[in-house]
Amino acid sequence: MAEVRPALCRICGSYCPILVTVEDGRPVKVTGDPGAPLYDSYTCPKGRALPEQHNDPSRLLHSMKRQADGGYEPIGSEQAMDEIAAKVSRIIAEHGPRSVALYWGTGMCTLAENVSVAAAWMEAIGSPMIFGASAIDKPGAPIAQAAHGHWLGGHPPFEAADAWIMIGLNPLISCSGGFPPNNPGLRLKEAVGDRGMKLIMIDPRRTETARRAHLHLQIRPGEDPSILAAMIHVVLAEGWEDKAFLADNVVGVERLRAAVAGFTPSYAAERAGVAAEDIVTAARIFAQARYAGIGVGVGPSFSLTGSLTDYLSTALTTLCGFWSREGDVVAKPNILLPAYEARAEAVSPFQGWDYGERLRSRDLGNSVAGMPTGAIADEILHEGEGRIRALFCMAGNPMMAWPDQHRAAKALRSLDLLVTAELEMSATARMSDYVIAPRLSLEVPATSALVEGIKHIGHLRGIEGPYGRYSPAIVDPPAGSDVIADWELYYGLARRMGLQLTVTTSFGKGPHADAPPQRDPIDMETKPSTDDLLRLTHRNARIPLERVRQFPHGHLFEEVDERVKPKRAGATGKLDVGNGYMMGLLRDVAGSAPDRTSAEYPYLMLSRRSNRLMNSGGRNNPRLGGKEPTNPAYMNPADLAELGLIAEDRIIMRSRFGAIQAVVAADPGLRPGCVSITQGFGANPDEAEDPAAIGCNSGRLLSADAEFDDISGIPRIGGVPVAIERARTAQKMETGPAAGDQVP
Ligand SMILES: Nc1nc2c(c(=O)[nH]1)N[C@H]1C(S)=C(S)[C@@H](COP(=O)(O)OP(=O)(O)OC[C@H]3O[C@@H](n4cnc5c(=O)[nH]c(N)nc54)[C@H](O)[C@@H]3O)O[C@H]1N2
Ligand SMILES: Nc1nc2c(c(=O)[nH]1)N[C@H]1C(S)=C(S)[C@@H](COP(=O)(O)OP(=O)(O)OC[C@H]3O[C@@H](n4cnc5c(=O)[nH]c(N)nc54)[C@H](O)[C@@H]3O)O[C@H]1N2
Ligand code: SF4
Ligand SMILES: [Mo]
Repeated sequence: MAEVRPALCRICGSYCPILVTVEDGRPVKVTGDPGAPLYDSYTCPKGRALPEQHNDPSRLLHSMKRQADGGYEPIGSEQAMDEIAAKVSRIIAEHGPRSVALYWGTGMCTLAENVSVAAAWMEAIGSPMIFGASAIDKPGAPIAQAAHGHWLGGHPPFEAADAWIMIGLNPLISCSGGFPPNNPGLRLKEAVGDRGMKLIMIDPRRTETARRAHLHLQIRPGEDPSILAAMIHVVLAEGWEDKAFLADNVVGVERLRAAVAGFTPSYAAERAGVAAEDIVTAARIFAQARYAGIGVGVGPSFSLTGSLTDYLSTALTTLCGFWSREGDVVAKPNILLPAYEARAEAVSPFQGWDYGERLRSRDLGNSVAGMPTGAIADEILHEGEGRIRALFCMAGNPMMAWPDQHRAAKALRSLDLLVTAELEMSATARMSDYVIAPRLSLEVPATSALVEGIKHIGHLRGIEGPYGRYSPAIVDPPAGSDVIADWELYYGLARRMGLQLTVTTSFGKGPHADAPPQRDPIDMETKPSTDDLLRLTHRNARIPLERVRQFPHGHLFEEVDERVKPKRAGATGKLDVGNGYMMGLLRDVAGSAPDRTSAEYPYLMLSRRSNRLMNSGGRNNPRLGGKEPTNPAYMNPADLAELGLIAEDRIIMRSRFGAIQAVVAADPGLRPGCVSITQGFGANPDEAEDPAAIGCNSGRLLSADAEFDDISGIPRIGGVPVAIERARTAQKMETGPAAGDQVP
């Protein structure tokens, strides 16, 4: 019998409300939920393919153990935990807790508590080696915020904006970052079409989002800081800054003015390859708006200007005073997170880096962006005391995601123990000692707290409105399966190792630094259910979880009608728009050549997101990867013509660090000289290749340590100089690491 149940899609961080048709206990169909607030029934192809993800014949229904011959056999989850607990205990006893590391990836969107419990286990064993995908994503966002300070009033509502800048961000496909995540297409249509909001796009590609832009600066990759510095130059030269706001709340304006002095519109235009008038127009539209916002995506981050681009964007926002003021509505109050007091007050810059654990192989350490995931492979390979010997990989796919796939493979192969929780025999699972089969999102409960928390990081928006949502598990795992929620592995290990786990239950107050986080123990005697765990992690919620649970489609808790409170008497916090480190980075820009290509490597490789996949996830889903098995290398038709190529031709794309075979496709919207390709495709280095059938791995063209951000360690992922030549049919090719790229 079919029944329709409301749920939350958690393939990505948008958390769209959905209706799932359940037949004989199995999900069979997903549609948007018209009964839910804020999302207007939005879903994307990935969400609509949740039934296929859950019912996929290649889904792991049992955990797997690698055998002596390299093959895999099913193993009971309890037995696997017994064996893993024994092995990891031995590794800790012999080599110390630092030899155990955790890596979590984007699949954590399924249930944020999975990471909380895994991190609690890491804390209990005494290892600081927690690495996340966020440190190879937009690590510059929290770093810039630490350098600039935090405005306790928060962002004004998106509805109030009459201009918006998006920098290397394509929310119509990614639903990500500095734009409302709830139905971005409709939000943009309302804003641009109905309200006349002026959209300014900064992207080398005329993306789906850029097609709606009032002004598109189709820049040379990596030149975002030049554009922003020139916009700041114009704003200060014209006197468009909000002088009253600056006088009360901001320091560093004169340092900033001096630093941008050389960045005239014509200088920046020359560097970025755009028209100087367009930079002036962008500055005018932004500064003269009643309220305007900026969203920064992965584009600049991958071009290694993430921190500076985020910082200058924030400085521009602050110069124009585009923050909520006393008496304004709090656009994003906490509901499932603990209450916080929005005040028209600055938190001064805080220490964002140079603290905590340091790596042994490079001068990198912990920071507000987390441990430097870009360097984790080195930390596994680098011999000596403290070397990572056991890696727990949760909801991530290092073989598809870590820069320099050859080095990643070498690192994973050299581990004593690799445990991966993964729903299919992914590229990383195929290298693991144990593969733990997880419950999928429709089989575990969750809340919308994650989407609430994002707002506290710089320009990231999160959800607006007093919205709260709980979704129960709506189906049981398939009959006869042995799958566990991801957190249960760490709970199970802790029990076996006699460890008490403690989780933070006041997460999500933002960088307020008022009170230390509240922490509570998990019951280690009687195993909690995931719902018990949610009760614990939400115990300080602004609206009690029990009340949120009464609304199966989610709810806007209009009683939470908060206004921004006045600045406290004696408050001394100031935002800093002239941070010395950031001004130094800007000086480096002025001293660098804008064009990174050469006769040998005349093109720049960029990354783009596929509408059907979540990074590498979904490639086996017949409705998703099944319809889009490959990742073409998109080029401008003029470049293709010059190379004598037509769509679907095979090419060899070569960087200083490696080579891959790809098929080409035309994208007339791409800036000439660029090649744009989706990540997460291809095979492992020792497996068969076929670019037309399984795509290719762009990570092979990256180096983890040739160029990297000196705080977060993120390496260059975009704007990578490459050479392109036609491949002869079935050409044999050397794709090993380049000679110069030896691991230390
Ligand atoms: N060359 C190149 N490299 C990149 C990027 C790029 O654009 N180009 N992008 C970077 C970015 S922005 C990121 S965020 C990282 C992503 O890095 P990762 O997060 O490591 O990679 P994903 O491919 O997103 O892997 C997520 C995995 O989680 C699995 N999964 C999904 N749900 C669950 C679940 O509930 N439980 C468990 N156990 N597993 C689950 C999926 O099957 C998938 O294999 O890659 C980075 N690396
Ligand atoms: N459908 C779908 N959605 C996803 C994902 C997915 O794989 N598929 N992945 C999720 C993840 S992990 C993330 S991090 C987000 C990412 O979401 P976004 O940040 O929106 O990332 P992209 O869609 O790759 O858009 C980045 C843009 O930056 C441009 N760009 C490249 N280099 C530069 C540069 O130097 N400067 C500027 N200004 N632009 C540049 C590229 O052309 C591209 O259009 O998406 C998330 N959502
Ligand atoms: S945007 Fe797509 S994948 Fe992300 S939550 Fe919504 S339906 Fe799911
Ligand atoms: Mo990401």
